[in-house]
Amino acid sequence: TARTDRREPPPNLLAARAAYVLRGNDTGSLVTAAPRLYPHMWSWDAAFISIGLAHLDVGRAVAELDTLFAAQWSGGMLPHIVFTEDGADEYFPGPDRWGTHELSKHAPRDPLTSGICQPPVHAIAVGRLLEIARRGGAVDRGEAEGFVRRSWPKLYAWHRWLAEHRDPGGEGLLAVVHGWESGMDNSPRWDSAYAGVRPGADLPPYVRRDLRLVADAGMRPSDAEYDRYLWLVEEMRRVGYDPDRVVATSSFLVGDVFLTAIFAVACDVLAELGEEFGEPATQIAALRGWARRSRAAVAATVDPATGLARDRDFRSGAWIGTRTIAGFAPLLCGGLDRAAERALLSILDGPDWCGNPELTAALVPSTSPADDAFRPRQYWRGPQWPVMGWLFGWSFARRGWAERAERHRVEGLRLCSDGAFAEYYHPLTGEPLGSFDQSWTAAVVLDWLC
Ligand code: 9WN
Repeated sequence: TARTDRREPPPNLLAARAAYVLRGNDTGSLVTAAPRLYPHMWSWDAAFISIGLAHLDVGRAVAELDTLFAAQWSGGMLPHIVFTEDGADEYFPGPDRWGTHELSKHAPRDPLTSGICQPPVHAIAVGRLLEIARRGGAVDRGEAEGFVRRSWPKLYAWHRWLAEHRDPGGEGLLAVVHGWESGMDNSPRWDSAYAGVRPGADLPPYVRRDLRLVADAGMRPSDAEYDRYLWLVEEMRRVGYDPDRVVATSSFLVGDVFLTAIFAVACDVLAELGEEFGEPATQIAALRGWARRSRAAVAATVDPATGLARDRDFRSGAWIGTRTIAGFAPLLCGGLDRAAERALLSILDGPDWCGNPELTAALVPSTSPADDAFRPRQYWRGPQWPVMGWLFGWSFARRGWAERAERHRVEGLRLCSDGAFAEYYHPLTGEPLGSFDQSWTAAVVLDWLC
């Protein structure tokens, strides 16, 4: 079968290649998300990258997150992109188009950043980094522990910002104001909400740069999608990136169940670190409260008809039931009753998802092959993303499901055994797609192997 076709290099060779990719993408103070397509630091990429770096050099891993935290906005938001000077003309939209340094009183002037955020996986990364460092000697341990002490208040401020500014319904389902914030830009999850975004005639003209850098433009979002992406940026510019005005005025406002599940579990991880390191009890209690509220909000999105979790369009009030990876959000954070959780696990193992015999590797595809929206080569509309496999595997291990976690590790390595470290893979053929030498792919492979 397809699953046994692939010849696998010895693990130490794959690990060496992964290390080489991370070193190659390292500018000194940050590792770019990918060599050509993404010549800057991305927020959630940096978190996963720091986990990979921790296996090579704990000091360098810590420096990566320090670079990200140095770009934190004064209100607490961690921006989705930290721009490098070298890449400024290479990626669109760059710092000029965002203009955050001129328009927002919260944005830093140096470094320059975008004006939105990405899923809060950072506390998870810090926890993992600490675990890895503690396997080493006293120097690594000391370095990581010092880092936890100095980054904890920044992580707390970041979580507080999300809880205070991104919970428009007041029930813990956190909202995104742009598909880019979800990290799953063109997922069919967002199609109906984007249909309500009408780019104005005064949308300033622009030239895309991404299309030159992938083998097939059909893997990337369409021009019509990009017009909407840029229109949302325009709307945010007009309110000076003020977080509450953005939520009040954005024509895109969707409760993101996947981001919310990440937030819930990351709040718990941060609370645990806070307990160990003697952080203020009131802040730890706040984190526990946000975790509880968001966990319950995730559970409340489950569609009784399909058993899958759903996003919610706050503008139209509609639930979004497309069968995407986000449907499994409750597995990341827990909170379902036993029967509902069992049902969700059996959907995961079933023929519409990981149990589909056509898959090269049994990892969750971004969209179900059984859904009409499934496009196996197109970005978040079908391909498998190794980094998402890592996130599920990590969650399974945390939830005590060691066998499932191990299965995910093996399947993730099967997908990545070609050594391309692709951004995403064709789920039915295993073809590497998007950017190659993608840093977070190399990072999770290292964590799987070391
Ligand atoms: C927009 C860097 C990022 C990832 C996202 C992924 C993609 C950017 C783009 O690349 O998004 O933020 O230009 O397509 O969707 O998850 O963080 O790897």
